[in-house]
Amino acid sequence: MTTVLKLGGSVVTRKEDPETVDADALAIAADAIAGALGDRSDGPDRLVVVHGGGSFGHHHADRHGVSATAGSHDAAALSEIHGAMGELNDAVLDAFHERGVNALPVRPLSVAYRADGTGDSGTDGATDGDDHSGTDSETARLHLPTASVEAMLAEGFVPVLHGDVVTHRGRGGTILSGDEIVVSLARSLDADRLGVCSTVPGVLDANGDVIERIDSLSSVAETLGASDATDVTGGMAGKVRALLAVPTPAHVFGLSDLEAFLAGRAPGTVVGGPE
Ligand code: IP8
Repeated sequence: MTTVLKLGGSVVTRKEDPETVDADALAIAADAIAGALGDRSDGPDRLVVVHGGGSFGHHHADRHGVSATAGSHDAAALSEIHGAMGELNDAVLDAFHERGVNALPVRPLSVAYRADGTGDSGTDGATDGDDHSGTDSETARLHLPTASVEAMLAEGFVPVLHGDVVTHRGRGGTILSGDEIVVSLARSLDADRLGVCSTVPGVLDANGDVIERIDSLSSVAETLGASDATDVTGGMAGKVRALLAVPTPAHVFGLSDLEAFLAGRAPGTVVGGPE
């Protein structure tokens, strides 16, 4: 069974404090993952983890005016955003390694790119596990080859990707969110389960209650506001939009429910999937 799990940037960092890991939250997440992999009768046998940017990526992206659609050709600025994400990725990997999780980094900037419209058929990697589906970045297509991720999984490793800057043809570099990555991976790896671990226990309605199931963005559009802190990739509405685009049902839940999700249960909100 293949499980794709996103750890929200707001979960593993203190989102209001630039470049600060939330060590306690990261420890809870790493414990849950180590526990699930140690007990494979319940847990996933193939796990891919993707983490968001939190106070590492979004802080720098905002400062340089780079978003999912607003690009930059300033390589120093893009490298700064990518470098900050590398630091966060190192911290996540350290927490995993300390608990015996066999995790390896996969850095999207080195392998992925985006291209707008239909002028680019993207045939250069089409036979190599690319996901050529549209993403929520206007009409841009994400090309994210997964051959190395597949090879890692086959060797028993846990690939750990992250939101990043990616080359965007015609725009320089733009931000690729972890949500776009999990959507792409769920499709190209034909994942059985997709989990999004957030700071809230699910997608919340106007009364603050967890919405059990979301089948369309229009049904919840008014309820979903923007993120409180700087989030260049769109907060919960962007998350739900991206998750609705994948056939695998997605589970949005809080950190305290990560263990339950990894054990095969369905905490929080289910987004999309079969009727
Ligand atoms: O937090 C964004 O990833 P997200 C990554 O999953 C950067 O939206 C570099 C801001």
